[in-house]
Amino acid sequence: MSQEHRFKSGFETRAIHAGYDPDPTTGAVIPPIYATSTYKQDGVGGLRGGYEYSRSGNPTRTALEGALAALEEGERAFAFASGLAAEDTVLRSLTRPGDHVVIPDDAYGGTFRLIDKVAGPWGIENSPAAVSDLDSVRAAIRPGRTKLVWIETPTNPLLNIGDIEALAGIAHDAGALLVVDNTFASPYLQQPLTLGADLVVHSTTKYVGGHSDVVGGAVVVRDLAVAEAIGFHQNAMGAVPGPFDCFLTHRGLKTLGVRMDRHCDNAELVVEFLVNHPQVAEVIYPGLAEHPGHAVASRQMKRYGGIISFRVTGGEEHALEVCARAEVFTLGESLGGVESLIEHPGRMTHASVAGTDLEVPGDLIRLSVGIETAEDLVADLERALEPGRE
Ligand code: P1T
Repeated sequence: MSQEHRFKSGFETRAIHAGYDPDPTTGAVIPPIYATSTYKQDGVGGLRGGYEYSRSGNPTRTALEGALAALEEGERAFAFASGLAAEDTVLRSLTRPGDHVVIPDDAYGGTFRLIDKVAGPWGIENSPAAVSDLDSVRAAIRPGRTKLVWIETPTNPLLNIGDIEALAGIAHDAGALLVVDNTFASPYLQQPLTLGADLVVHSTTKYVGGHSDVVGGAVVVRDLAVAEAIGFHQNAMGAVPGPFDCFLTHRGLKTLGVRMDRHCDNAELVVEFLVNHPQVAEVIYPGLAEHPGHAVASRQMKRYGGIISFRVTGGEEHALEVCARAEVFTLGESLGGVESLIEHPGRMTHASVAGTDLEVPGDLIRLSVGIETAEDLVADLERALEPGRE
């Protein structure tokens, strides 16, 4: 099957085959880990397959990038050493001192820290806006200065939903590009580039890698001029992943579809349990009909994902106790792996936004629902919420 044909196949076929053909010399079905920093040249400038030096390109990375481009239906994909390295490269490629960026008012804490505390002092201003409120995004734009409208959908950790198609229109009318952090949905549930977004960023540490064994990031673009800018900066800045990291991420990516369906199945069962629990004040999940973004999520997502946030009735102390008591749900940062994780965003992943407009509620708990047996997950939460009822 040609690569061109593979790009037109179904999602799972692309996840498994796009980006790599069995090695012509050995027939190796899986891309080898090319543990090499440099490549022999056939005479000065005589590069084999374009490979010169592994910061600029490495075949294990090329295979991963090809698969990511095919799954997001983008023109090109670029792999990075972390999600934040990918984001930094986007910022430095597409903004200059004096420019302005609109960001979610409930972004991942590390994204806010990067844009506000790192890019800010270099002259990039930002305005937080609610991604679910088109008027608020429109109002945050500074005509002529806003270069990027940056969203997450669903957002981390409050699971707000932005209407990608409408936000792309708003960004483009202002002469800006729309960047979508697609980490929570993954390309299996949502392909922002097909809805008008210009760039997709990922923390591939999460669902794409899927096994909590590697940190990585990616940028996928649909326009060749943007691809040229990102590609130049990827090489010039050098925040690239090594070949072993690329191998692990690519290995995880192949099973993204089956994993995501199980994450969603389990999350739906956990949501059903939580909404009926007397010690749960609010369950936030875009699959719930009462979620304010439900209609938009139903339009642009295949399913609603594996992340659930909820608020407990007993305030912050109660939330901390539940986090500490869970056992099958491991207390830890990150998300998107096969194992279930529980965390307290206010004190953990979003501690860097404490005291800002982006601060998250103290009684909030975030779950990354894994692919274990669903009944065990529900029983664990039952114990953690009401320890006397074991
Ligand atoms: O951790 P890193 O691979 O650098 O990715 C940063 C990042 C970017 N975007 C989103 C939506 C994210 O959730 C993250 C990382 N988030 C966590 C570690 C977390 O537990 O929320």
